[in-house]
Amino acid sequence: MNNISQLIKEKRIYFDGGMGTMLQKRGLKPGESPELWNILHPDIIEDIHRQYLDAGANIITTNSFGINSLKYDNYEELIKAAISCAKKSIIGYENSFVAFDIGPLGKFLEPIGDLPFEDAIEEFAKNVRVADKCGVDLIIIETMTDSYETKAAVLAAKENSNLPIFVTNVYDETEKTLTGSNPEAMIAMLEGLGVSALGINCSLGPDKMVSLVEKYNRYSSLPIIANPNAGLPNVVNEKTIYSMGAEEFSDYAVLLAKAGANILGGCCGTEPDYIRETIKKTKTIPLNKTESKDFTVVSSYTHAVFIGDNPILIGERINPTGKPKLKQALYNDDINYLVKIGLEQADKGVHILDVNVGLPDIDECKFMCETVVSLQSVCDTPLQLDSNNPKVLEKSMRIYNGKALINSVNGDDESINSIFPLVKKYGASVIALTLDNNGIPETAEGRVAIALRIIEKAKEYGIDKKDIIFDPLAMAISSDKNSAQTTLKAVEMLSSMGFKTSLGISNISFGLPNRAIINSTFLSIALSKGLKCAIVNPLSKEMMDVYYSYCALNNYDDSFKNFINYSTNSMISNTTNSLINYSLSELIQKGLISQIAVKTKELLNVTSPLDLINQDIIPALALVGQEFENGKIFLPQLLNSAEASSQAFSIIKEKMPQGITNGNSVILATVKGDIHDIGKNIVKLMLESYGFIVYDLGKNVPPEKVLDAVKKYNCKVVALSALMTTTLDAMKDTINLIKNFDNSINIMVGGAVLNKEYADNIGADAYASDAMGAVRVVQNFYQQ
Ligand code: THG
Repeated sequence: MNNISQLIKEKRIYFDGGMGTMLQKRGLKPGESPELWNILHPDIIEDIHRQYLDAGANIITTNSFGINSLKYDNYEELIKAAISCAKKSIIGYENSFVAFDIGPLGKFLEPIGDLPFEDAIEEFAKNVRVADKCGVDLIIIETMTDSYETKAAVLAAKENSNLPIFVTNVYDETEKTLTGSNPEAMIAMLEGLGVSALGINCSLGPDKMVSLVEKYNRYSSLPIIANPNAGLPNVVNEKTIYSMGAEEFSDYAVLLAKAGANILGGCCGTEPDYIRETIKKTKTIPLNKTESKDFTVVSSYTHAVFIGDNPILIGERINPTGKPKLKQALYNDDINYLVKIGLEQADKGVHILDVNVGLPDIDECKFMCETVVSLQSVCDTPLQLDSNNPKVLEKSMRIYNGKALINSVNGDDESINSIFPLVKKYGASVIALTLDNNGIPETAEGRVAIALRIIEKAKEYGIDKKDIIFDPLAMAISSDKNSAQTTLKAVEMLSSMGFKTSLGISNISFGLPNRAIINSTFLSIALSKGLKCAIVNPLSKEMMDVYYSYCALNNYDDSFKNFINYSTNSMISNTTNSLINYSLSELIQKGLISQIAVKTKELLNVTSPLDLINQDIIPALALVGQEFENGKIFLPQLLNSAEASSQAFSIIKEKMPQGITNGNSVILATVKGDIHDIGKNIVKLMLESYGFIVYDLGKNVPPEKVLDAVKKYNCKVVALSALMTTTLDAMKDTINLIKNFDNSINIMVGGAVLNKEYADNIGADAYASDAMGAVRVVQNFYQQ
């Protein structure tokens, strides 16, 4: 049977190479849209596909990377043409498949951009529906730099077809995606969503991809794909050439295969020879045995939390039970209050945050979703979505950026039948309470029996036991003197059977005085029985003292790093109930945008505008910039901080009639042919937050228009961006035009496929690899 899902388990499979590169060879002009050739020159597209098939490729990728309804009204026609070319080309080739190619939309999703998550899903869904009707063998979602957009694309593919889904992401040299995901986080989310294969493509050459493949192989249970570029782009004789030839490329492909990539191919710059050589050198290398990895894992958009080694803490405080102020905040629609409680617990070092917003008479679904989105926009601690209502869980699992922990399912059939399908569809780990319609068994054995039944049911739903964490229910000792003993025994039994367990520790002390000491002692005993997750109040000093000392004593704390950090730092709390009043500088650093206006106005009553800028905003931005450059924070946080400072600026501006810009201006444009303007938009925000006047010409901007703007604004600095190889030449043309007009104008370039050498080669004055770098470059230009 011609089934790709089966074949990837049996033999090494090869993707084709760089379509853009081939099209340029065949005459695609700078700035021209490659997708239009599906209609204008289908013969050439087919011919290129055949060249890769002749080289031995198994999977032919449709020429549809940049097609979406945002860019093309006739997207449907273009997709059909792309698929038709690919389907015609594979006729007569054995073991060959058509992969429908989905690339990024070229826009950031909310909250960092303006595209709503559901709109992104619908955008991808439109493409998938057309492709599914045409009949393809699989979907390849590729060159994804943002985990949220990746999730949107996968959901669209799942909901509109039954096709196997392959996903490849782009990482930089620090092994993070643009929005800060590490491989572990991406793998956790994608495996949860049920893709068939995953891996890496584009920006890095094959040499830089080896360690990424090794990492994928350590954490992933799926076949791994490696589709690297042919090294880095260079300009030779006015043409863009990639630094690696087929010979060198394929030598590295051998290393990729040995590191565990069972599916190999190429991206930008890889012509049929590259694939031919790769196949020749790797086809006899034994297939990496893709084995099921037994990790219990949840993730945020940046990182994964592994459950099973070191015990972990889950912050209990976003929960209105017993908290009048939090209840009031919910009734007042004050999400900020909840976000603050989240940040405060994250600062104390919890690994996961429980989020429960259940109250009578409120729209729980709306609050849950708003809280999840707001929290995720300022905090990268993974979330435990906590609700009794399956609808609330479904909605929030859908919009969650990562693989969530669900609180909870139980042994009752109604619970199982409503929660497990969600766990399966959205990919989550789930806390399973050992109770059923008869209530909570009085004995530990009774609770274990329910646990075993839940495992059996999970199997029926295709959910692996590694994704289930049992909670044998800590109940107040004040109402049942044996309750702690029973629960502890159940923890011990479940642990000895290899299951992971969790407890809501603070329940144990309801109704007693001096609760903190009861709670922390209970935590200590439970941990010694094998407890892996503890839902706790991290503002309780007693609790944290026990946690850190327990980890130190049990060799869970390498060189006592955490214990020493905890003990010598302000992390030790004195209050169990504080709620920090953040300074303006802290609000900017934490990116708490919604609180900026009130704070700025309040401060303007007592501080001069200039002092606010110089003493609060600029130092906060400098700190954030440094942390970004040191890899401590990632793009979403950087953008939040920039947005926060912009808002502070705009309020201060009203008090300063002369304006607060530094008087220096920059023209920004994404070059002709390219609609991927995310990078440019980020740079714009950053430049503005540093006080520059920015003239943003938008995307797909012809060289002449950039020149017109230079003349009009008499501007001495131009910044150009491009994402795709096919638009690099348009960048070069733009630079030539401007430099011919006035050689003293400073031009900075940036974008995923660029590097310093390439920038030098095309006559740019500077290259910036990220938004902070861009600010530094422009500052330098103006200091010359
Ligand atoms: N298992 C699972 N989930 C759970 C629990 C569990 N979620 C809820 C709860 N139990 C764990 N969380 C809490 C949160 C708060 C308190 C106890 C457990 C608590 N609150 C104080 C009160 O009610 O008086 C108020 C504290 C304050 O004001 O700060 O004690 O067992 N899976």
